[in-house]
Amino acid sequence: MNNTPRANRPHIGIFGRRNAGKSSLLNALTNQEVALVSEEAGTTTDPVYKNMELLPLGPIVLIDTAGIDDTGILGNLRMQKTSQVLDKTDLAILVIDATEDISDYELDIIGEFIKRQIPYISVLNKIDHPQRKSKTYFGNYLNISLNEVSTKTMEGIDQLKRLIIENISDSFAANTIVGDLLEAGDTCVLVTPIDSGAPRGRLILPQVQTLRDILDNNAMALVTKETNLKTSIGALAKPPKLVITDSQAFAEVDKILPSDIPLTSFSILFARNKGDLATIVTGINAIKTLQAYDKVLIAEICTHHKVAEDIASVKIPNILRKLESKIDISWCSGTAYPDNIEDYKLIIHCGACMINRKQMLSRIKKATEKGVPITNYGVFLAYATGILDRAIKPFNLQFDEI
Ligand SMILES: Nc1nc2c(ncn2[C@@H]2O[C@H](COP(=O)(O)OP(=O)(O)OP(=O)(O)O)[C@@H](O)[C@H]2O)c(=O)[nH]1
Ligand SMILES: [Mg+2]
Repeated sequence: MNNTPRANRPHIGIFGRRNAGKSSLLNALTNQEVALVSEEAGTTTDPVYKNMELLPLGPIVLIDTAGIDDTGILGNLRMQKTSQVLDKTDLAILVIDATEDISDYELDIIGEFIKRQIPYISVLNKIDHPQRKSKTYFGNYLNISLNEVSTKTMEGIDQLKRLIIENISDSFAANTIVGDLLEAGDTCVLVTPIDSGAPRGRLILPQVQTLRDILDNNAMALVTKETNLKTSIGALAKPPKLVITDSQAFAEVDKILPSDIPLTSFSILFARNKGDLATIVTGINAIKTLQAYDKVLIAEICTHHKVAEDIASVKIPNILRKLESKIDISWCSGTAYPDNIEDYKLIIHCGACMINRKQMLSRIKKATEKGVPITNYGVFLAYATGILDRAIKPFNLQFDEI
């Protein structure tokens, strides 16, 4: 597995009016003819995704969007598609056409970036054009700083790349898996059962990513099966700072490990990395108030995922029905929620491995804004098996036991 999955790459969205040069900018940044460019306004109708390496930052994904001209069309399809891209955008690039008159579109989309807390870079494109307007003409009206580029002559493109790197690294560097819990020289133990479900000849991605994060933070990793855990701990000169186990082995590890050694699971770790752990832990409290005919939504991003389907269609419903046999369970898949999400008493979300953190945060926000508690599979199963309390302690979180 040498390619960084898209979900782990910073998402950089390119926005702007029709014909501003968004697709040309994507091509200029990637040095490839990826997106279709034409003088006809409205060329790009669906978002175009392009993975690239932006050195020294590393792998990113660029997203070219359909241009929007009118400001009052928030409900229409183009805007919906753009809104879906905004949901996952870690850094936005706003492309302004230097040959056009200023419009309210730019003010509207900047307002949207601010509302969604998306950092953005504004680009004034087509500066090679004889009919270009001045930087101050746009800058004064929009009250923002503008970076002049020409995708035709490539002027300003290298500076723009540097600016992207500077702006993305701040927000993305904070997104550590385990590094904030470790100091240089600490030991972190990873417990990885090798059962029939484990892939042949390799570790799974969350384990590899955690190992890399431990090394990035100058800490040490000890990887063991649960059967060797006791011996491994005994061989260490001092107790590990943290033990992370596969959820399947949690109960066993919990018994072996003295209670003063912090223990968590990969699924809790990634629930935190992929979203807002405090909110989804709080969400689990809704379980205790569920009554007959209450609606619960099981939200799954993947449309075809066998293992997750078992969890979503069998395991979780069985647990819910044991708690309240007349619970009204529905499922949704993909990235759209049902229209009536305010009718649900709880959303149980998948681990979000196929979407990026920003998009999961957008989904959590959409639920909480409607007053709907939201949790995820990992937290739900940890709660159901009685391990949640210990698994969230390393993050100084608690949930209300009733
Ligand atoms: N002179 C000049 N023309 C440019 C520049 N960048 C783009 N163009 C031209 O502007 C037109 C629109 O470019 P696109 O990249 O297709 O614009 P877009 O924003 O993707 O447009 P839509 O997909 O229709 O929203 C094309 O004719 C490009 O050749 C530039 O830097 N200078
Ligand atoms: Mg385009």
